[in-house]
Amino acid sequence: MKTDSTPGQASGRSARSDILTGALVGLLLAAPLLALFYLGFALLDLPFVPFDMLDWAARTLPGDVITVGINAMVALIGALQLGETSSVAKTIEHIMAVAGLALTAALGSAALFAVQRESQPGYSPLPGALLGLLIGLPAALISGSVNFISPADPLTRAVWIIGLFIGWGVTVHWAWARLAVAQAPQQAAASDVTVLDRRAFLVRLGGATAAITVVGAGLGILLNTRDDGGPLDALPGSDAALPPGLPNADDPLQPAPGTRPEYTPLADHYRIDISALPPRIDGAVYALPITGLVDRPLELTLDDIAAYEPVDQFVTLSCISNPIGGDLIGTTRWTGVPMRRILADAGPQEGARYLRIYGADGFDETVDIASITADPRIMLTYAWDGQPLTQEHGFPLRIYIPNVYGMKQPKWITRIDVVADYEDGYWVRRGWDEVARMQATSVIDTVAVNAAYDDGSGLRVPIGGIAHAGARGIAKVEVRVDNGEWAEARLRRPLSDTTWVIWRYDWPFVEGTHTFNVRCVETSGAPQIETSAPPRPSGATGLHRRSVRVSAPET
Ligand SMILES: Nc1nc2c(c(=O)[nH]1)N[C@H]1C(S)=C(S)[C@@H](COP(=O)(O)O)O[C@H]1N2
Ligand SMILES: [Mo]
Repeated sequence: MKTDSTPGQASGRSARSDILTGALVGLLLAAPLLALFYLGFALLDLPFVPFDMLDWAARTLPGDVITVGINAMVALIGALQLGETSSVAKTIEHIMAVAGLALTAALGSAALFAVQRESQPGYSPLPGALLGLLIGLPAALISGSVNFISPADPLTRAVWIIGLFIGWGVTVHWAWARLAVAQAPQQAAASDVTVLDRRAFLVRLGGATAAITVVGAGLGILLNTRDDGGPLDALPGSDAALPPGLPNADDPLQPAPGTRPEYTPLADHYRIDISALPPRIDGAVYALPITGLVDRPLELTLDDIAAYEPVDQFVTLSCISNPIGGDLIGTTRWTGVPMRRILADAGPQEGARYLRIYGADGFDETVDIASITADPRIMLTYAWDGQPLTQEHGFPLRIYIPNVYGMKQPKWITRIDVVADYEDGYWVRRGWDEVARMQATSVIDTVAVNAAYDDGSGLRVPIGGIAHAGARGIAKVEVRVDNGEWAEARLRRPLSDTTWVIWRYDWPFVEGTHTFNVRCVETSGAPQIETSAPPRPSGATGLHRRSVRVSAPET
């Protein structure tokens, strides 16, 4: 027997139960909707709408809201030791995007069920189509404004997105009508049957959606025709393997066991993008326009770029969001062409003072021409680790600017405009430091108790890590154990003037729980800032410390 009948209403069920059913139906039907979006994405390069929604939110929300989110995520990933921060963060982002669409579908469908309560059961395509349009139209507009990846033309994309949402909405309304009939007063007498019928319907609906979802997503995965960042042969460096001997191979100082690799394996290099998916650029048809205040506007193909004499530089790149001791930092070999070489060919005019650099994903930054002219290290980069840039790391071109955080250095460059006036770049507009000069930082990677050895005077435990101060160089690293004196660590010669330095200190072992601190001094004599500051807005500062319980190693 039902107890929640409200006489005088078409439906005998409570509003709450109707709305919950609506949410459930919307959710069930969101699964095949997502699968179809994925299928279109995998087969036809159509937009995967949930990612576009997330990208849009990321670009639209105020910078400090985003920062709170990013910080929370970075902290959580660190605390739960979920893995390499930037790739785990991307996965979390993707999950959030899909969950966001599912939630939207649940809310939309619940609203439809609520509105329909007052109407007679009966199917018409109109209410569902309206619901679909209500969600689909903004979704299509948003996707059109942030999705720079899909090569499909705007009309096809809009029709696809709005069409799928309308299909979803019409199905939601059909399910409502079907459920409402099962619920109609004339059948109320046989209420047990009715309830069963509703349930049976929902179960069947669930089964059908699951089937479509599995088939859709399965097909998408099987037939995925998307070519994820095929490397390009036109560029030099494509066959140059990792340098057989790194430039400091002869340095006698061996890193303490457990220190991060001095040369970051490419697959482990962190990655930070403003988009859920990295843009894909076809190198075969790519050409970089350099326009604006120049005597000879250029349109450089990758062959043109490859014709310039290549330059190699070992570089440590860090994200300004990297917390002290974090993994959003990496070192590899960059290959490219000094920007001033290329700029000279374009011939900047009187009054030209800045380059506005635009990325394929809507990212942009400004670089001043004075520093480009003064510093040959600023280069248009096309290879990392001897290979053409991967899609993730900015294929086909990114810029390198020493001494500043990654936020100042666009990837996937598609346009350079030579201008007279300064303009804030993407992250600067969102409240981050305009200069974004890398902070001097030092990190303890390891307290290698298991590598303890006896040097004749007693046991010593190798402690080690990195120190980095952009392009300013590290003169000294010091370690303090508990409240003892600061003791000087030994430094390994760095790969270059712009990479981190590996340090090592062999600590006279004392059993117990200890706190290890590290600090560094720049070549200029400037000490690292010891006061803790969060990454926003100017990069994290403060001492890295580790507390470790050490007991005598097994012998
Ligand atoms: N076009 C574009 N360039 C970009 C970004 C981006 O999102 N889009 N992110 C910047 C940031 S914040 C950093 S830290 C570096 C990261 O480079 P990586 O992902 O290759 O490590 O790229 C920078 N350049
Ligand atoms: Mo970054």
